[in-house]
Amino acid sequence: MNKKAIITSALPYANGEIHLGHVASTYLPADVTTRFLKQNGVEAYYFCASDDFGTPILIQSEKERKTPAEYVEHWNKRDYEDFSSFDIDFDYFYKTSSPENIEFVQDVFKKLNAAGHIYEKEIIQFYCNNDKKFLPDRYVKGQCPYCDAEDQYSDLCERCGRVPEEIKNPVCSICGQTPTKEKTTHYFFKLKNFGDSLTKWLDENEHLQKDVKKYVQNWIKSGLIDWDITRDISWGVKIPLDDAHDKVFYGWFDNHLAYISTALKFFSDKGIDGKEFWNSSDIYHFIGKDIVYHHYLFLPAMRLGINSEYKLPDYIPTRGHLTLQSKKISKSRNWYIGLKEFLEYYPADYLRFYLVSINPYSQDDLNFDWDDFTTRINSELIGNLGNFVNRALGFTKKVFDGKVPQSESFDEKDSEIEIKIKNLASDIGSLMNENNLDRALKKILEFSSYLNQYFQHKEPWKNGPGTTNCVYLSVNAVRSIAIAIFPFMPKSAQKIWQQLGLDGNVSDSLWNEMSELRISTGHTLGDPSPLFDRVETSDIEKYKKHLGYSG
Ligand code: B3M
Ligand code: ZN
Repeated sequence: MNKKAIITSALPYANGEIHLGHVASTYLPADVTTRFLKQNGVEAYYFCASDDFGTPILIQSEKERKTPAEYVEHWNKRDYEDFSSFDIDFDYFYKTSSPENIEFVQDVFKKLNAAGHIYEKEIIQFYCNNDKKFLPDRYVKGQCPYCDAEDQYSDLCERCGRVPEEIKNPVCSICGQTPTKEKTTHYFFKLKNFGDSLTKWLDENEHLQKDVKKYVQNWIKSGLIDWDITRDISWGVKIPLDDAHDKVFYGWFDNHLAYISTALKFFSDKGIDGKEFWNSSDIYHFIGKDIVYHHYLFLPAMRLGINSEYKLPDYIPTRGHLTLQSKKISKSRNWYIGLKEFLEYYPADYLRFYLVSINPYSQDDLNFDWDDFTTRINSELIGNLGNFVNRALGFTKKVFDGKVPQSESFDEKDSEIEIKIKNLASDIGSLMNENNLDRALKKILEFSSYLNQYFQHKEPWKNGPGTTNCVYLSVNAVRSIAIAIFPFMPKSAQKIWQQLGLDGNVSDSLWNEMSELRISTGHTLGDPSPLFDRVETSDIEKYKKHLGYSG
């Protein structure tokens, strides 16, 4: 394992609240992974930023009669608060509109230009004579030329998922008038130049998911097209050329560069050479499957275009989308659950547990279902894991006054448990290293279920021979569980740590220490109490109704 790592997750648009769909596919897996790496002694940093530019943000701020800067400032703060209350623990959360990012983006552009990867071209764009504006992307609505869906934005048809070359029956989305077509000069990035070097990078990188790699390779084979990186709008990073004063970069040109500029800002504040750190780290970019094109083509091509001054990603963990009660999440149709709202119902750890459990390391979509949530929390988290922890600690408190008794020589069952504890760190760790977070969590549940059976089998309440071994091993297994669940459920892990009467924080323990029997005879526990409250079906019915679910 590399001793340094930089982790990022797709930058949230500063344009509305974070919902369960966002956290399921990127922020949570990235947070769990970062915590795990830190437990392994890796100097790991998790960076993120709000994605502040783009036409949807400009349009929305105009509607709300705010300056775009005021508008994004509001969402930058709110997003950060919501992430924090979900225990997404960024080492630094910044913004794409930061002065550092703007300077960095302009600098990268100048280097790409000097290296011959940029050219100018006159193109025809929609223009609104009423608003006196060019109308890129979301400023134009119309009919999709492929599937004939009405009322689609010119940059994406939400029905068929394609990017229309030219939308039919266009109207200006501000005033509804039919736009004219005008000439304008745009800058293009020669993505075509990078087919071979991208292919080489994909071939050589063995950490990227095979299926994603395959379809990206097919895109390359079928021919890349150069990329228009200019927009004739007022909100964005200004193009640093004398004859381009009224133009800005397309948001996807600047946003991913904030991964780097945010890291550089963080390190420079600490007096560390950020570039050196970046280039000697493992680089992870966690994303959802809808932005594969940008992260497997644009992003690496731009880094290659500046001679890999900043190394390309080692890992781009890509996951599917969350559906809600088996239906596509949609903010406009109000079919979503805000993160903030959810956390008013249940603690962060419930949602962290559930969303990791249902989330495989693949492009498959995953489904949030209130009934499934109830079952998994009540039977797996509480009935299995919570039950074992409470049973082991409660029993020790009651019968041994919270003092861990002297163990005797182990019988066969005891030795099996001892071996399970000793193997736990590597059993779960190997799954975590492969990004199989759901399977790792399942392994922890298997472990506690096994311990539940052991406890049941030993019947320590009869105070027969072997009782003290059972208590000694169970208490140690509880400690193992606390360290193992820390990346997934940090608050609950810390609660267990306190109930065990251990000093410091669970996060101070290294991952491998879960496989040591560190709690010895004579140690006094803290006060045990149930870790979790059951999920009540009557509440769930209420939340379903609130969502508008009638199924
Ligand atoms: N802001 C959000 C998305 O498309 C977009 C990600 C940017 S990552 C550099 O999911
Ligand atoms: Zn108009």
